[in-house]
Amino acid sequence: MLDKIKSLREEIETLQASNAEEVEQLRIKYLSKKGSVSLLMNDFRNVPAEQKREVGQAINELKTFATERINTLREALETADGDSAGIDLSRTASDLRLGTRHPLSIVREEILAIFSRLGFTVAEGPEIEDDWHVFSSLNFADDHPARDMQDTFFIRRNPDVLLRTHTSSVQSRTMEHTQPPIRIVCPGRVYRNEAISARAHCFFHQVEALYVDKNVSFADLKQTLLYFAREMFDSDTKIRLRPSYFPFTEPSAEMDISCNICGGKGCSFCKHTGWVEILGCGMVDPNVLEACGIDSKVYSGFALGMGVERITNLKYQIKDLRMFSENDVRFLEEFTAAH
Ligand code: 2NM
Repeated sequence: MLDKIKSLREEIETLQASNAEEVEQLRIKYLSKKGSVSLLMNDFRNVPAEQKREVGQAINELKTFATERINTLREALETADGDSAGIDLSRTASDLRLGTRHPLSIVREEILAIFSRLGFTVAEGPEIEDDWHVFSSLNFADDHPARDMQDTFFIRRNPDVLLRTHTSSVQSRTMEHTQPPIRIVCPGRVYRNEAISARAHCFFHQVEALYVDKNVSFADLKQTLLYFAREMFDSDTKIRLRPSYFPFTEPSAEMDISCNICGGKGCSFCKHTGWVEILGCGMVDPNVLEACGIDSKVYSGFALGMGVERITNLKYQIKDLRMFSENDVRFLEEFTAAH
């Protein structure tokens, strides 16, 4: 009797089925009322009394084993079918983790959106440039310090292959192949040979704008600046212009806005002046227009440039510039994908 149970167990162990119908046949063969496991019960009557305990236990174990084996076969087939049985549809879905936008991207897009409402379109150009587009066409003197190895990265020590130090090179390229009216914004990464610290990096991001047409005046520039400041920061932001110098503009100015952190009352961010500098600007020097093939007697233009990091610092009060390029997720996750 025990031998019979043992051989049945070995038989059941090797059972295979390739569809639900075969599983059902196996269930009938072994576990139905007339199945071979059940039939063992009939023989059980003839087992001598002193063996009944051992044999009874063995039959019960066989029954459990056969039931489990057949259930396992059924479940294996159901999973392979892609059937939803066996999958808990009420389970909470696993977390879908959405990425976040980099703060510099959020702010760049916001700047571009403001200028696009004024009719400016985006223009882009190469980061590896030549001397003409970065310096000479933009009225930089031959001995201008920006051309120095200390300030500019040159590639293969070739003075005519360099990393752009401003996106103005995109504007000189545009002026060379397009006659006015020109109304463009140029976002992009620029490079300067500086020691890395909390306040300086060897690259940063700029957005520059250029408008060239007949009768473009300083008043047009000023109104554009005021609109930009009030769209980018609070709608009651004040601006002020201070005279400055850039090779490519004459006259040139730097623009301050009323400090959006203390509201102009004075705080450590604005060094208690109530004002913070946010961009440089000016009327495009006629030499630049002429160098790029635009008649400076017919056309005039304004240009402005800003650092995206600086605007981002103002909006989000980020203390260390290095945060922008370390890609620490704890920092990046603070910026939701709202934009
Ligand atoms: C600035 C400040 C002032 C500027 C000038 C030009 C160009 F190409 F039209 F001459 N683009 N950008 C400019 C003028 C940039 O950044 C602080």
